[in-house]
Amino acid sequence: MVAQRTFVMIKPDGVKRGLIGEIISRFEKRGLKIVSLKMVKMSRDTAEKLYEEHKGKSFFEELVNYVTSGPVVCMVIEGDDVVQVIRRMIGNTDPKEAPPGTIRGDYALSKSENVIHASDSIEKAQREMSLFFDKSDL
Ligand code: 3AN
Repeated sequence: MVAQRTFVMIKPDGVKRGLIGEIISRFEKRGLKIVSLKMVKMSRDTAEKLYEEHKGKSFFEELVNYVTSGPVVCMVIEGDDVVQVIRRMIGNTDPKEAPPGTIRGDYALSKSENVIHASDSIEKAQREMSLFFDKSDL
């Protein structure tokens, strides 16, 4: 299996609640490699690009306001089948449906403030990474 890379972001509620260490630790203990990492306060423009597939939906404005409300921690993570492995580790979009043991299942209840984002395909990972990282960071 060829090592993949994916984009992961700890959202403002995860940062405010002091979950950065806990979340990174889960990825490291799983055997995944943190390739690059940075804390940023996202601009509106970047937030709209990150969530462009949701433009026009009822929750879009709320979502953009929320992800720009405080710092986020962005990471590029590498490992075998990492896109799928991390999507399983973070759990369902609605944390009430996320099984215990997943990040959302253990730390969230709200669909809009659900602690973490991770790309859901290799193509999206490439695009999302490029919003936050230069080639030289990777
Ligand atoms: P995921 O983050 O699991 O990939 P997406 O891509 O469907 O889920 O949604 C992106 C983000 O939009 C979610 N993390 C969540 O914060 C927000 N979101 C999605 N659906 C809703 C909804 N029905 N109400 C409020 N926020 C939502």
